[in-house]
Amino acid sequence: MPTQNSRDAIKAWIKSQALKLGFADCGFLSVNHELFAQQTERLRTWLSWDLHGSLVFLKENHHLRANPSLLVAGAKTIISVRMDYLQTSPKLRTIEDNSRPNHAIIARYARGRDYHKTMRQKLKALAKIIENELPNWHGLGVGAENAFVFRPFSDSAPIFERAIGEAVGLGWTGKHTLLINRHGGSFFNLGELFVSLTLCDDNVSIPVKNLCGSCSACINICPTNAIIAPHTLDAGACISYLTIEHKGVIDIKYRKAIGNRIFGCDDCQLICPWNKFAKLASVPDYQARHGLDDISLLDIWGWSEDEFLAKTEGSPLRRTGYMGLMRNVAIALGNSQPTDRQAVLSVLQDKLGLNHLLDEHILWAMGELTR
Ligand code: B12
Ligand code: SF4
Ligand code: SF4
Repeated sequence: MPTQNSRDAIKAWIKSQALKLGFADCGFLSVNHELFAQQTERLRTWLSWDLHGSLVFLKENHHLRANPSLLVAGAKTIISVRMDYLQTSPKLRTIEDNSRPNHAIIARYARGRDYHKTMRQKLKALAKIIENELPNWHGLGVGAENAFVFRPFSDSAPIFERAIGEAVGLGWTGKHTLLINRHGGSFFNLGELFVSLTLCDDNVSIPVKNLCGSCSACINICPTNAIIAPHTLDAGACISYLTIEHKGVIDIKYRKAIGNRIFGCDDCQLICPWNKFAKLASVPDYQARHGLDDISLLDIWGWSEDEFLAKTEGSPLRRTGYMGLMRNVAIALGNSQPTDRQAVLSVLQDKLGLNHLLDEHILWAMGELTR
């Protein structure tokens, strides 16, 4: 309940409720902020450099990106939130994942429940809590008397989530292009709740100092050299793109560098000094399912399509489909260091002939293991 008749008190109250729901932080931005037009221009420039691989959705709906009020009729304010997802603290400034070449490395955000669901469910809960409080805000000049409109998003619409998070003070954009919070590192997801309350003036944002300084650890560690300049990602070369978003054959030039990463990649974050401040998740949703934080490549390779469907229900891993995941595991097996090579060659051979795309990667892996 707000203690003062002011927008600041309402925002502070909303933030306290967001923290209770498990969000690590929250901030507020007008839907009419000038950053949307600026970011749309930057996006167009980046697209003109042809660094987006097959992410064609980034070319669409620029009118919505530039005018987020068109996404939700009546929305006035974007409540931007971040949620920590780590289950264990990784060893500082080290890519421990590389020391287990026979293990499957799945990006840390993706080992449990799909964050899109968690974030949107929690944001909806926040909207309901706000809605219950509206009668107490009548007459405060925020529009609480009008019909309440809201809509939650998390990686689910053409929205500049990182830029919004930065503008509301949740962090700065690191050279790897992800948002970093000085007290919480970068291992978090972003989400937004659009609401019809007027809580901010149009062009107000909270400046956050960029603390990357002269560091370039993320640029140097990236296995595929995908960070081609500070704040500029060649998305088509990023292992996250190659193993999750890319549907076809993975170019041979990336296969060695992919190592044992079968779904996403955390290297540029693992090496970042600011992740010594990364916090563990406060909600159970990100807890690893089916041992996905400690599973061998051969175990996953042994999954049938039915097992894949059963074990990835409600998980981000569904996104690749069975053949996509097996394609990635085949590459990783080609990069593995098995004690019994013959056994691995034999199980690789077992899946030959199932699918044209998979065959190409199995044959590559068999070639690598027999070199
Ligand atoms: C497309 C996408 C990808 C693509 C491209 C990533 C990218 N950096 O563009 C791929 C598939 C590669 C990807 C990978 C990952 N992603 Co992603 N992805 C997105 C998505 C859907 C859109 C991002 C986008 O618009 N990219 C296009 C580029 C052009 O936009 P941009 O980074 O904002 O680029 C701007 C900057 O370059 C800026 N700029 C240019 N010069 C300068 C200079 C300065 C000083 C600054 C500050 C900015 C700046 O202008 C550009 C144009 O706007 C967002 C969700 C969303 N709706 O926002 C999630 C999102 C960014 N991804 C996320 C995550 C977690 C990841 C991974 C860590 C997953 C993983 N572990 O595998 C990796 C990290 C890879 C990396 N280094 O970025 C989180 C990031 C959370 C955070 N802490 O920031 C998001 C926000 C999803 C979410 N809701 O949680 N992702
Ligand atoms: S996620 Fe991996 S491949 Fe992508 S930019 Fe970061 S280190 Fe490079
Ligand atoms: S590794 Fe260094 S340059 Fe990269 S985001 Fe972290 S602090 Fe910035």
